[in-house]
Amino acid sequence: MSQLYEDPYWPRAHRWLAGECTNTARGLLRVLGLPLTLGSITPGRCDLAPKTIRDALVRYSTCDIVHGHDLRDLRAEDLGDLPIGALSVEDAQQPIEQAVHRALEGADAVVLLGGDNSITRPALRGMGKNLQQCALLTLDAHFDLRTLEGGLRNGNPVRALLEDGLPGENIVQIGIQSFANSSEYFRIALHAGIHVLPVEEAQSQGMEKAVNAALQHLSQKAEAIYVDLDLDVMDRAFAPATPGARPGGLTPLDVRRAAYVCGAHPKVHVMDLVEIAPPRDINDVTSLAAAACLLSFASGLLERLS
Ligand SMILES: [Mn+2]
Repeated sequence: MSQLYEDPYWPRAHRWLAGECTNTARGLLRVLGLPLTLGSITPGRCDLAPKTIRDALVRYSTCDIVHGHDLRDLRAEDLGDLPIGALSVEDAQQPIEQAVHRALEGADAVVLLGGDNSITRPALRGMGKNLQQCALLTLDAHFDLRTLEGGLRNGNPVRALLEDGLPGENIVQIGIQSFANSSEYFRIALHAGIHVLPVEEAQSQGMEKAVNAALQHLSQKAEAIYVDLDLDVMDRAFAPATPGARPGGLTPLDVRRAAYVCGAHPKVHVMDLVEIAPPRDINDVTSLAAAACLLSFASGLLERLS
């Protein structure tokens, strides 16, 4: 990146993630990179995404105008990346689970920078609770309920969690798209008791309302909620770096609002940002959207702590 214009009155968000905060800063948000890429059905370089998301923070400030928060009032700690880029999904299960568990110790919440969507199963297990006491909210165009016959992939983390014992009634999936999923997997979702909100309904309700209702429902069933934000829930025009995005998805503003609501909810322990393959991106639009979700989640966390 070319020389940045430095303005002491315009603090950049990457400095906040590096630890710069006010004297009265409260709480703790930890960020951990999980550059897993070998689970992808469409091969890509999702291992590069933690870096591009962090780099995108340079182009944001810490000021949330809508909610009146400055992120420098929240302490942040960047744990760097777990060295799992060359591991198979199977070999990465235990390291991810343990790393997420450690990251949560003493933190109010953790944001994970994927990596492909196969990080979601071990990361949710890393919350360290009995799965009966866990809930999952996915913001994703896909069910991620594909068969486990070929092993763990980015297309089957939700199926794997169901098999592990996560109750279907503890799962809400927002942003599911027609013609991007099969009838067979739709039946599995319904049979398991998963609440499915297609993108059309999410948009007509409004994302704040839809996500609030989902978290309200899940918080009655579980102690700890995991949010899986697959950026392919956005319209392909906004998420060219995600192999799975299709025209007709959510906007960057929709997902940013969703991330804020999730950050504000007391039972949300972890949010992941997955499926970005940076070499496919155009003008950094997907990484910038993901970075804004991290910042909005952090702003929501400030609301939670106030
Ligand atoms: Mn997905």
